[in-house]
Amino acid sequence: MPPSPRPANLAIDSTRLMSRLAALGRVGALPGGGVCRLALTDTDRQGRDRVVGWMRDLGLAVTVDRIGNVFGLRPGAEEGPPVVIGSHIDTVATGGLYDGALGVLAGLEVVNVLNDAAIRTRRPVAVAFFTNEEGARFAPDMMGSGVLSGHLDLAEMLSSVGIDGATLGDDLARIGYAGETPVGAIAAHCYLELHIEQGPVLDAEGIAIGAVTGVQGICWTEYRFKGQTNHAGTTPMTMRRDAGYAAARLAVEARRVALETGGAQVATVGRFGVTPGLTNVVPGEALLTTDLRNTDGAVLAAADARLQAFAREVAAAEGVALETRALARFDPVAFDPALVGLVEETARGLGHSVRRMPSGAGHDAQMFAPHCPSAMIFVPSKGGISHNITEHTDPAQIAAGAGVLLRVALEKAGVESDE
Ligand code: HGY
Ligand code: MN
Ligand code: MN
Repeated sequence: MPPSPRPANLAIDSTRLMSRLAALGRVGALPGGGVCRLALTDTDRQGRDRVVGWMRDLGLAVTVDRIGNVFGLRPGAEEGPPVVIGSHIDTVATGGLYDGALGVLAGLEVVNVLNDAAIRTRRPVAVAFFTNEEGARFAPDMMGSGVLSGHLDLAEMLSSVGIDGATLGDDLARIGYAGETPVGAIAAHCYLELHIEQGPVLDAEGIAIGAVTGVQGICWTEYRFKGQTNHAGTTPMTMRRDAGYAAARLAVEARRVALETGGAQVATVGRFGVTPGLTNVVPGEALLTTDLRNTDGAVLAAADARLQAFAREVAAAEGVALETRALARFDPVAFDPALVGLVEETARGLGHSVRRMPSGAGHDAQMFAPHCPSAMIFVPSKGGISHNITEHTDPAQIAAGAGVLLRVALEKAGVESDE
């Protein structure tokens, strides 16, 4: 076999990458643009099948583990743990074309380039997508990678019930991705993830590449208030046990705690509903969720504790019962400094502007970071918009990120002809 061309001569095929992104974007496409591929729905299955088809076309050995994580493995000259390039293909209900999909399809593009150039890497390379990264239908997020990393319990996740009443394990079997491979069977030599920033920094500063230093902590809590449905007209204000009022107070307090805490603290009440939800009925029940994040784990925990104490006070004052449930608890993580440095140098070596930055969004990389050297490459999100059907990143920016991923992956996997 002729000697492998030196990696410097390699380049990703941007047209091919963009066409795969467009093809996957047609799975679960929404009428007004964007995509909805909620985890373990039929559109998620179709997306999975599409990507597995590409994995097979590229000659990858495909395995599915017991939580439905999918790995496509390309052998290296040596046995051993692969360089894993991963992300997710499930989306939120108002998803964009790039959140998750970019990282998986850029990984396939890296394999495509290696195949076309007949390059044998020293280490194996694997491209992977993980189950339910978004946590939109079944909490928590980063579920598949969380089980893989031992942070979440497999049986507990398989029995988790979604916001629509479905049981995760049943849906995993229904879509044909209840794999046989034990979770964790493939241990990563290192983990790389290309992802859109989903925030405003790179776009505002006109910077092409983010060398991500780590991911902030995440704390999701569900609050259920139970009062008494009653007549909106006849019930004196002093006799009400209004679950909706208690929930509304808590929602306002979440914003206040975030602003008062300051720094990196953010708070979102993403789910808010009252029952029976009728104009002339005092709500007997109310459910809301809080999503708190902070780069500082202790400050994050304190903010959540403050909100839970407030919820108890408001419930007591209004005479309603309160049930809380922890939906997600993930600590902040730091990525491998050497790998972050490699991302930064590689971007600079390719002539791209680059800056170090933390990630405001959670990612599968957050689950790998405690177990193997992990790093992320960010590309800009137009206007910082994401989890929104108008999410956009320019093809040239995508190509720049994929080019950095190619070189970093090659550096970590090595080339057979390397001495
Ligand atoms: O919640 C997150 O940050 C990610 O989108 N799962
Ligand atoms: Mn994502
Ligand atoms: Mn997301």
